[in-house]
Parts: sequence; structure tokens; C-alpha cells
Amino acid sequence: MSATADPDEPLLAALRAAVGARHVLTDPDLTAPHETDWTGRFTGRARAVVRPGDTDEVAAVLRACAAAGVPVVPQGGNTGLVGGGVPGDGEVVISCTRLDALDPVDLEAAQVTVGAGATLARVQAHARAAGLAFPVDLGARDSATIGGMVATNAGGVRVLRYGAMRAQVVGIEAVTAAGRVVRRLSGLVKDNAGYDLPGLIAGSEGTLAIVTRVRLRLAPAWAQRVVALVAVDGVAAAQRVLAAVRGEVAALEAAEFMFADGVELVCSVSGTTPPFPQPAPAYLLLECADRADPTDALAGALADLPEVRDVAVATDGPGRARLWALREGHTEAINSLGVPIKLDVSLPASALPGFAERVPQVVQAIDPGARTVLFGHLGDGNLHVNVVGADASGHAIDDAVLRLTVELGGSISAEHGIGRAKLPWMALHRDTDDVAAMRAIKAALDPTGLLNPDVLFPPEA
Ligand code: FAD
Ligand code: 2HG
Ligand code: ZN
Repeated sequence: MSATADPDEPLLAALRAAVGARHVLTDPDLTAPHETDWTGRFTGRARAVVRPGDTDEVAAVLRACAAAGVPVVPQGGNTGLVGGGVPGDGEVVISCTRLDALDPVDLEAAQVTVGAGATLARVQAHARAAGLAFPVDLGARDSATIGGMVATNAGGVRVLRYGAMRAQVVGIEAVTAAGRVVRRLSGLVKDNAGYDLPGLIAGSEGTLAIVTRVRLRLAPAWAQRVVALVAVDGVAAAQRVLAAVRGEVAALEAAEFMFADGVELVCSVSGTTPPFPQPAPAYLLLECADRADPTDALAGALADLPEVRDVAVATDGPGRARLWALREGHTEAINSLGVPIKLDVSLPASALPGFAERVPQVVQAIDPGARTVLFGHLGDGNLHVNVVGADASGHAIDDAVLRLTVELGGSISAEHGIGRAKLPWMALHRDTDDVAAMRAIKAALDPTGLLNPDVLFPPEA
């Protein structure tokens, strides 16, 4: 009896030739971590996971996959929360984590060029060592990569001062589906010669090109920081406090919101002490950073505000980290309860309190046993809706929450993207001509649908 030839072998051989045999993974034990997303809600099967080491290898991998007619899924740290970086059925996953070189910081320009696979934490440390700062920050900093963050236009906790990821991108090097390299890394801050391809690739969720290097804008490394946890009655009270602080303290760089139940969950999962002897209904976490100590300015802005029930302040590193852990611990604490339904929405400021009140009711009406945890980036009008204890394979809760969001004038994705998670609701939020324009751009850059074909665009009717 003759052995049946593996139909994937010609492609695998081409991939091995492109990146070296040890960077083509097919053993299920090795591919598994690349096949399921961080939440556990999205999972699939990769034909192989390849780990190119430079831009030419990325181009060679794309050419090999194009020749075999096998689509690819770019992946960074696999911390995305909408299933956009994991395979569906049989794609080749291109893991970008080996593209992690860091160029020296350009002090005159306050910029740095880094590999797409460098983690956020490494880039932050690299900038810090040169006396500057990379200002985007988020809880997944030890795993999330710059390429993934550009591809999702990640937000994080400092958007209100510095903007999201796209605002930090001065230039990009990326490989298109045809294996062509689009490169704009000169660092020119002003360059209006034609379409802004880096701006377009930012937020494209791996559907237009594979990002290989990024030129980033850096910010001052502030010497002094203060964090305040402000106990309040709810969203509207937190908004009034934020408006007062924002108007007075230019050094404000984060304004995060949490409800009491989320904070209790974090404390019980992490075994930490609650922030105040008496819990408050909600909390606003504020951070200010400046050259001179911003504590007095923050205290002055908070003094006499009737909405402030209590305040805990920290200026030293460990104290600030303890307060931040209450906010950053939410995602992990929620995952410890089971596979969550996660929706990250943004709303007009005026609609935020009503939305926060109605969402748990909307969820309860569908599944009385489900638990809704709300928190988010108040300064950006961005709430994270997490539902646990519900059937995460169904879509009724996603549908109801996203419909409520759009009805109130909000966006179905504030920062995590559409991925695979929100395909059915794209047309709810973006009108037909918008989607048609996006599809035309996709078709121009990726005519055969090689790059992340099941992400961002719902299948055409
Ligand atoms: P992946 O998850 O690997 O991929 C994400 C998307 O980018 C996929 O569509 C993938 O195909 C594409 N992609 C990845 N690399 C490339 C590349 N080189 N070229 C082209 N496309 C690529 N997000 C926020 O916005 N704000 C937050 O505050 C935040 N906090 C988080 C906290 C925790 C604890 C966790 C687990 C996640 C959090 N996230 C947050 C989500 C996540 O960290 C971000 O979406 C991040 O940008 C993903 O980076 P990654 O390298 O893990 O990308
Ligand atoms: C955050 O802001 C992240 O912490 C994750 O965007 C949100 O877990 C979530 O839903
Ligand atoms: Zn967030």
C-alpha cells in the first residue's frame, strides 16, 4: 500500500524554504496557542503557523501562500479580543513576534522605528531608557505587539491626552498581498505627497497588509505622577467630576470608570483589599503626569465637588500600581468566571449614563442568569460591556447591546475592532456606501482575498 501524499506538502516546503524549517509549526501542541484567542470565544484550525524573521521572509511567505491559494491570518501577541488574529479553518497564521528589532531612539525627532513584533512593554522601556516615553498604554502591554496595536488602532488608557495608536504612527513598512513592500519610515512629520498609506493600514485589522516595521512618535517622560481613585454615585457623577478636572488640569492623562461590582470581583479574584472601608456605587480613576508634581492641581480641582464621596491618592509607584490594578484587573477577573461576551462600544457623552443603566436590563431580558460587568475609558466615552454566565456561542446578547448602542448614536467598536466578532453588525453602524468604499480598497490591495479574509467584512449577500 503506498502512503497518500500530504496535499499541504508543496506549500509547507515553500514555507520552510522561506523561513527555515524550525519556524514552520504544524505540531498541534505548538500551533494550539495560536489557534484560540485570549477570551477563549474564538477558535479555529491553522494549516501551519509560520514565524518570519524579517520583511523579505514575510514577502516570501505571502508569495508562497498566494501561489497555493491559501489565505493567511497575521498574528502578533494574540491579545486581541474580537477573534481577528486567530484562524478559522485552515489558513496559515503568520506570527510576527520575531520581527522585534528596536532601532536606536532618534532624540532629535523624538521618534523610534521598531519591529512590528516588539511588545508594547519593550518599546515603552526602550523609549524610557532614552529619556522619552511611548505614551500608549494598555493592560496587555507584556504580550501585545506594536504591529497588532497598529492593525487594531488600539486605544488604551491615555487616549484622552495622546490619541490612539494611529496618532503615534509617523510611518510604516508593510507587505501587501502581492508581496510588495510599502515603506514610509523617513520620519517626516509633514509629508502630504499622496495617500496616507500608514494611516489607512492603521486600523485595517490585517486585511490590507502585514505590518513589519513602524516609526513611532514619542512623548516627554514626565517625572511626576499622581493617581486618584474617586468614589462617586454613578456614570453621570463621574462625568461631572471628569469635566471639572479636565477643565483645570492640563496634566490629566487617564480617566477610567468602574462600577462597584467590577471592583469587588477584581478584589475577590486577586485577593486584594477593597479600596475604601465602605464601597461606593462607582469609581473614577484619574492619573495626572507632569514635570512638576500635579498632586496639588488635582486636589484643587476635586475639592468642593459635591459628586466626590471619597478619594484615595497615590504618588509613589507601588501605591499607584495598587490603584491601577483595580481597573486593569477587570479583564482577567472576568475571564476567570468563564468565556465572556465582550463588546467595546463608544457613545456620545450625553447618552452614556442611560446606556449604562439600560444595558444590564437588556441583557437580563435575554438571559436572566447572565451577569453584566461594565467599565471603561470614561474620557473617551468608551464602555466595555462584559457578559458572563451566558451562552457565548449565541449572538442574541451581542445583537441587543449593539443595537442599543447604535440607537443611542454610538459605535459598535471603540477600540478592539470588528474582527470576526462583530461582522453581522457592520452594516448597522456603517452605511452601504461606506462599506462599499472599504471593500473597493480591500479589493485593490488584496484582489484574491489572501489577507484575513473572514475579518472586518461580512460575507457578501
Ligand atoms: P493580535 O491579537 O495578535 O491581532 C490583532 C489583530 O491585528 C488581528 O486582526 C491580526 O490579524 C492583526 N495583526 C496582528 N499583527 C499584525 C501585523 N504585524 N500586521 C497586520 N496585522 C496584524 N485594546 C485596546 O485597544 N485598549 C485596551 O485598553 C486594551 N486592553 C487590553 C487588556 C487586556 C488584558 C487584553 C488581553 C487585551 C487588551 N486590549 C486592549 C486588546 C489587545 O491588547 C489589542 O487589540 C492589541 O492591539 C492587540 O495586539 P496583538 O499584538 O496581541 O494583536
Ligand atoms: C481594557 O480597557 C481593555 O481594559 C479590555 O480594552 C476590555 O476586557 C475588556 O472588555
Ligand atoms: Zn479598553
